[in-house]
Amino acid sequence: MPPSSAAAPLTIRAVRAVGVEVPLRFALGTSRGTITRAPLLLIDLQTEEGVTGRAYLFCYLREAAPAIAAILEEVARCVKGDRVAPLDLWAKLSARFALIGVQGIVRMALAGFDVAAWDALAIAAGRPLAAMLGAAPRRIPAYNSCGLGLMAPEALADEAERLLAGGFRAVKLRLGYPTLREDLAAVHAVRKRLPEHVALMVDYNQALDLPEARARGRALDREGLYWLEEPIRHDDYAGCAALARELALPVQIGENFSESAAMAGALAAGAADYVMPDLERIGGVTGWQRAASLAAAHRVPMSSHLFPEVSAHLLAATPTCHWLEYVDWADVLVEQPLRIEDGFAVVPDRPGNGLVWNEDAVARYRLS
Ligand code: SMN
Ligand code: MG
Repeated sequence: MPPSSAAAPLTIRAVRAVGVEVPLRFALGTSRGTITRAPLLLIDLQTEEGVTGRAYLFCYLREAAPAIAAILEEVARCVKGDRVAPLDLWAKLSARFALIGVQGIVRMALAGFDVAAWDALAIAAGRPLAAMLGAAPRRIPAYNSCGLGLMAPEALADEAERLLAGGFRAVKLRLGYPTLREDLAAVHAVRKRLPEHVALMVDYNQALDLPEARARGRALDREGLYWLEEPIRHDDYAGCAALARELALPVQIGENFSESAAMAGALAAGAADYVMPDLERIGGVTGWQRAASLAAAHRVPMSSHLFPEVSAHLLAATPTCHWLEYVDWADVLVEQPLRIEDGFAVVPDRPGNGLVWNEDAVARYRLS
């Protein structure tokens, strides 16, 4: 579609959601359970003008996919015939869902819809999403977040080596073994096998209480790690702030921020050295933009959580852009997977966010 159509409004016709489940090349063993397959919900926002905007959500549980799809049906009923104007739509839908609450899977559905709406706008304008947000498409430093789940130290070290393919200069290790000794054994095994210039992040997925996080944090302080992610409950901002003050190792939180208001609270409390909002919890592109402004005002480095295809565009337009979390989960489902070059994610310069489904793959992985 030529750029001259940029000013032409788009009108919402329908929203389609298809659940799929893709196997992970690298299982993800977190302290909160192991993920071997990713249930995803593929969203198409169809407009009267023939432009389709796309997004996907990670449902965590297979059973959540039909539930989120049902919320999206209500979203579609509510906005059918409306102009594709994501900020206005977010306001309208927030009001529509105020009684149940814009949280949990409702918030995920709204975020997915918002991402698809921005995609439609960018496609209609003939511009990459990053450019729509005011940034030139560019390369974003990426860490490989596939695998490195809780397992035996030697197996971890082998996997860490494999994860460097693509030129990655950083990888993330999951921690939260029953004892500090086991955490340290995992760190040592991986560290020993990685070249010195490769950064190592660690993620507890909220496994510890505050006293235990203090004890393990102090020990990890000596290990040359890059960040300590979600050591305790994600919403214990006072506890996170204490750790951020006491430890040399930077504290990273954010994948559980629910809309930018939660991030504002965390930043006001000094709960993090770094933040990493998640596209489907922060509120899609619209919510991300608000979060990016907060991070800029607080001068806090901001990374992404999952959804690397869309997050790459968003990080290009994030003033305190830090690291893109790379996972390859959606690669089998899309026509053109996100490219990694020399450890950097390449923001594609085609119109929109770049997501186009490979229909054969969708049929193969479709949930019944
Ligand atoms: C994570 C948790 C759950 C699913 C995927 C990834 C993890 C991360 O906390 O930060 O990558
Ligand atoms: Mg995490």
